[in-house]
Amino acid sequence: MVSEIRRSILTALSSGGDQFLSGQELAEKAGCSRTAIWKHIEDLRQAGFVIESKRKKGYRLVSKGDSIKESDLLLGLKTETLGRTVHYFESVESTQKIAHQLAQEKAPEGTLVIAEEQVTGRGRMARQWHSPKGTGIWMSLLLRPLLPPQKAPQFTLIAAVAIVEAIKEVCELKVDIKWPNDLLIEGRKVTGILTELQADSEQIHSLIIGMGINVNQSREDFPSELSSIATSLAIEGNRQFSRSSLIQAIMKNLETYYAIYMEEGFVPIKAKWESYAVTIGRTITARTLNDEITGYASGITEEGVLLLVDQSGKTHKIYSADIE
Ligand code: BT5
Repeated sequence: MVSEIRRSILTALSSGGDQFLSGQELAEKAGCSRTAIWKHIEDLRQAGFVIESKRKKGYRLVSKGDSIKESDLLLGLKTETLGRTVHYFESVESTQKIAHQLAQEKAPEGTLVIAEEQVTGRGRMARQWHSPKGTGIWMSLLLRPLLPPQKAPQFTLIAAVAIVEAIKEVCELKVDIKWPNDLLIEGRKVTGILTELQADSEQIHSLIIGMGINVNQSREDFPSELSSIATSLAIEGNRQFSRSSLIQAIMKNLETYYAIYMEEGFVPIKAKWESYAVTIGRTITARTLNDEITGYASGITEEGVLLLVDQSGKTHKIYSADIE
């Protein structure tokens, strides 16, 4: 856990804007000695914060950098539960794997596992998820909703809405949802969501929402097999974005929609989801594990299941598929 003192120092420096704050002022705000301030400032610099210091004037925060360490995520996080416990790693096989372990070790709801890099990041059905160092958001969020396991797929749709709106707020970019788990900009994939669970037949024990968001990659950063199908927020927005601001916005939106969902059910989320979805109202082909159905996508059900009407007028319920 980041020390309370360092968090207080950061809060004071952030709210100070361009103004320098003296060591004495910081010490009073953080509740420590003036000499301790110097040491904490050094630690914050090590953690990626750019803090300018001037003799007789004090300290001022120049840049938060693009750090996604625990301290950066917690500073400015406006949630009660989600993202309040952070497990940060430089490099992991997959944040999903760690979140599953933590879930079994009774980690609390809202625990967030995040890494700079995943060496074996995964998608659905054992596909790979390209997760290069330092440029994207590769994170897994642990929830413990008291619900039957059949409800789990709805969380992919809840997360999609939360992420679309966060990207709109932070990056001012318009993102489309492709059922069930892709977010696209101009037809290229910018985000993938992977919802997994630990459950018995009656009840979810833990739900792990994996989110992979391409943030600051340039076109050259994508391997050739992805170059025509993938994109990043930086490519689309022509500038770099702060990963921590995005993560904070996603956590806040997810917390809001999660609460709405638990109180009012899926209906209010469904309406939002449909307003961002490009899959609905089109003729598409759904490729399931053992079938391929072409039809008109008429909507999703209250459970988040896709409805496809084929040429004969028969409606098919699609629970999981790849869409073209
Ligand atoms: C997904 O699967 O889209 C879910 C991706 C979830 C990734 C997150 S990152 C944090 C957490 N930890 C993990 O290990 N995973 C989660 P799916 O719909 O199966 O799509 C996979 C396909 O997307 C691949 O077969 C590629 O074609 C493509 N792909 C792989 N990496 C990509 C990337 N970085 N950007 C865009 N497309 C990518």
